[in-house]
Amino acid sequence: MKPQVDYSLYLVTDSTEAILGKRGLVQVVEKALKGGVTIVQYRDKTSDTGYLIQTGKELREVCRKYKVPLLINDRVDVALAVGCDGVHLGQDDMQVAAARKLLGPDKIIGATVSSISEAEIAVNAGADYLGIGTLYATQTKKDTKSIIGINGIREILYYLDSQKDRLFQDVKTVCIGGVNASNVQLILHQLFAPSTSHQPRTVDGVAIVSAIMAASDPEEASRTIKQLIASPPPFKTKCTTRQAWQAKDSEELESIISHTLDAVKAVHNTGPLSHNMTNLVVQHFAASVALAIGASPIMSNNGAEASDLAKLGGGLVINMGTATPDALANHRKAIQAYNAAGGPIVLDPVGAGATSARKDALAFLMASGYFDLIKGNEAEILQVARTSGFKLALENAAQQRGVDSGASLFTIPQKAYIVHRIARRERNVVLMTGATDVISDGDRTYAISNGHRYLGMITGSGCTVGTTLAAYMAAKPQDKLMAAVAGILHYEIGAERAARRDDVKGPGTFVPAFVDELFGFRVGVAEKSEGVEGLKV
Ligand code: 3NM
Ligand code: MG
Repeated sequence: MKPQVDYSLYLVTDSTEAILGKRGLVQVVEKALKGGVTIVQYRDKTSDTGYLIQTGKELREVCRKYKVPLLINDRVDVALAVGCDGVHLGQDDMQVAAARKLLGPDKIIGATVSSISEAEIAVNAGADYLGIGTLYATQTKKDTKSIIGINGIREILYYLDSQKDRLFQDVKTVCIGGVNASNVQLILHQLFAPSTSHQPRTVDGVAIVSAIMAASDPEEASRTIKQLIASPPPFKTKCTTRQAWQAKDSEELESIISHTLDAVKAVHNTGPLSHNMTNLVVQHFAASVALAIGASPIMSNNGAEASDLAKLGGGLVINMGTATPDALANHRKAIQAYNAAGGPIVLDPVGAGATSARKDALAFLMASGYFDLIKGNEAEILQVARTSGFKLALENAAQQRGVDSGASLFTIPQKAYIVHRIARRERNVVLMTGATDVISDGDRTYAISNGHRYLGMITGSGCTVGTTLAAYMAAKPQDKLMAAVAGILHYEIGAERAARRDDVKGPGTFVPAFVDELFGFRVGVAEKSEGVEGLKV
C-alpha cells in the first residue's frame, strides 16, 4: 500500500556552499523537520555515489523520526540502496515508467514538468505527483528550462482538471521555483482552478529550497511558511464567503439599493483613505472626487511610504497612465505593502495593449501581487485577459469583424462572459467600463447602465472611478463586489444629476456640477436619509 503523503510543505535540499554554508546537511534538515516540513527530497547533483548513500541513510533515519517521507533526486539506484520512500525525476533523468519497474508499485515517484505535454506523459507513466515549475526565476537553479509563472502552472492545473481519467484526477501537484514566506499565500491564492463540477483544483503543496535551506534558522523559517500556508492571505480574511445570487429581480434590486445606501453611509462615516498612484493629468481631479464622495485622498507615487499608508486601512489605486520603469518599481512596492496589510487595490491598466511597453507593464504589475479589482475599458480588459493567460475565442471573432476602435466589439452578454471568466481565474472583481458597465466577481455579474455621455468627454473620468472604488472597497471590505457596485452607482448617478442641471451646458460646466452632485448624493443619503432612484442595473 502506498502511504498517504502530505505534500503541503515540500523541502528540497541543496548541498552547495551558497545555500548550506558550513553547516551539516542532516542537522539543517532536522531543524526543518522540527519546523514542520511534510516531505523531504535529497537533492545533490555532485557528490559520489558512496557519499550519497551514506548521507541518504542518515536522512532516512531523521525523516523517520518525524514520520516524513524521504525521496532521492534523480538516482533510483541510491534510493534503492538507502531504502527510502521514492524518487524525484527531472526531464533528463530516468523515465518514470522505467523507475516504476525498478521501484515497484508502492514507492513514490515524482516528475518535474513545465508543460502540458510533459504533464500528460508523466501522469500516463504513473507518476504520483508532479513538481511543476519553474514558477519564478531563482538563484538556486539558474539553468531551469522555462520560467512559466503563475499562468503556466494554472494552465497545467486546468489541463489535469479537465481530464476524465482517474490518473489525472488523483495525481498530486507541487509548484517550485522562488517560493518563500513573502509570496506563498499569494501563490496559493492564485493557483486555483475553479471547477464547476467538483472540488476546485489547486496545488497540493509548495516545494522550497533556499527559503528554508539557506535560512539562518531553518526551523523558524519552516514554521513561518507552514503557518502562512494554513491561514488565508490578509487580502482574503476580510472577504466573506459568497452566496449565489438567487433572489428575484425586484428583490435583487431592493438588495442592491440597500447595499448601496449602506456603503454610501460607510464611506461618509469612516472617510477611508483613497491612495492614488496616478498620472499627473488627473491628480487634482481625482483628489476632488475623493473628497466629494467622502474619502480622504492621498496622491503619493512614492513606494517607500506605501507600507505606512497601507496601515491606515484605506484603499490603493494603481493607475498605469505613466508606466515608466521608475513608476513601476514604486507600484510594486505599494502593491506588496497593501497586499500584506489586506487593504484593497484597484488596478487601472490605462492603455494596456496599446504599446509593447504597456503590455510588459501590465504583466509586471499582475505578477507583482493581487488586485482586488481590475477596471478598464474593453481594450484594456482584453489585454488583462491575455495577460491572465486566456485565449478568448470571442476576441478572434470580434477582430475578424474589423470594428473601428471606440465602437464596442461585444454584446453585453459577451462582456459579462469575459469579466466573469477573468474574475474566476484571478479570484477578484473585474469591471469592464463602457456605456454599460459590466462587473463580476466570478459568481455574480451585473450590468449597470447609469451614467452620462459627458463622462466620456472629460479628462480623468475613468481614473476617478478607480479613486471611488478603492474608497468604497476599503469602507465595505466584506463584499467587494457590492461595494464596487455601490461606488459605480454613486459615481454615475452623480453624473446623471449633474448633466440634468440647467447651469450645465456641456463638458466644461459639467465638471464642477459633477463634483457638487457627488457630494450632494452622499450628504443626501447619509445625513438626510434620501433613497437612491433611477438605478439601471
Ligand atoms: N527545480 P528555490 S527550480 C530544484 O523548476 C529546482 O524544476 C526547479 O529553489 C524546477 O526554492 C528549483 O530556492 C530550485 O527557489 C528552487
Ligand atoms: Mg533533476
